[in-house]
Amino acid sequence: MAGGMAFVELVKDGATGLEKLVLREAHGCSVEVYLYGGQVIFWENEYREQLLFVSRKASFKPPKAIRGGIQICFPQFGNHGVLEQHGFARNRLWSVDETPPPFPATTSNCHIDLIFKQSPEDLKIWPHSFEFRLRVALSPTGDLMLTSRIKNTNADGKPFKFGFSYNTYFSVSDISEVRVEGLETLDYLDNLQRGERCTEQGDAVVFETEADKVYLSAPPKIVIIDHDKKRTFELRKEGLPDVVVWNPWDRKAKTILDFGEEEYKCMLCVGAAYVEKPITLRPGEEWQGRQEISVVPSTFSFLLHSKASCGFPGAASEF
Ligand code: TA6
Repeated sequence: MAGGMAFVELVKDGATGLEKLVLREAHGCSVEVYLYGGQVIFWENEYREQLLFVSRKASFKPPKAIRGGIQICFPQFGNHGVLEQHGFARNRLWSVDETPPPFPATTSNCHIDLIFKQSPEDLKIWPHSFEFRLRVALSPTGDLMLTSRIKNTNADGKPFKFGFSYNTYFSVSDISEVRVEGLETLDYLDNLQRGERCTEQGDAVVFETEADKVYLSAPPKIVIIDHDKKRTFELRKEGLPDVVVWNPWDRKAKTILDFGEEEYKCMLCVGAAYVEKPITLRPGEEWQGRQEISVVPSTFSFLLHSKASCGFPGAASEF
């Protein structure tokens, strides 16, 4: 379950009553992962700053997915067919994987392993057997790595197709001052235009209104620059071609029950995903998809990205 200097414990959260794994890295960075949804809810740096957004109005009562952190969307992203929006992995109970198959050497020996398998109820809505293994790891510098391994364990020889996303709710100081770089000139599916295929015109993605897009065949690394906090999130991905970008803005925010009306100002949902073409797995085959996020001081990334900065006193919504 854990290695090296890591400190890991399974506890019941006092506020929500849900079981969670708390992982603390030697330098003070920490992550909290709820067994409900296999969902990272807290990711804190060594200064005890919460880097992920969790809504003040989030529900921690099944079957509602928790509004914030990193949601695992499987076996589908979006809302089509019989399955519920974003699939069912995010509102099911996962368990600790006591016997994870060997893992390729990683930079981190500070990790936890979870496993999720279909229930008889799930088989009624999605008639496939699978093993979903999730490793959540913290590097010595506090980088957060999520690696998903999904295996088709159908005994009837049937393949299955699925979509996937790490819907990651970043905490930002002021959305109107945030830039996402690495998606410029890419095609995207605009969920506000019935999934119409468009092309990104800007030299960076900025936010002035509701955004609900899936960028296609995105590069392995993108950055989210939070000018005010002089903080840049670097998102690196493997095995996941697409990137989801979502901010409900003011009007949509008012329609979301588990989301505060003003909270759109201090969050941005971005995630490595597999949306455009579903993944097909034959029995015995396994797919792996990995998202790694780290925080670099904007000054460093500015040198990388040579853009002008401006500040704005903002409020991060801390749970
Ligand atoms: O990831 C973007 C998106 O698909 C948006 O369309 C929006 O609905 C968001 O997910 C939140 O979905 P949820 O089911 O969590 O309310």
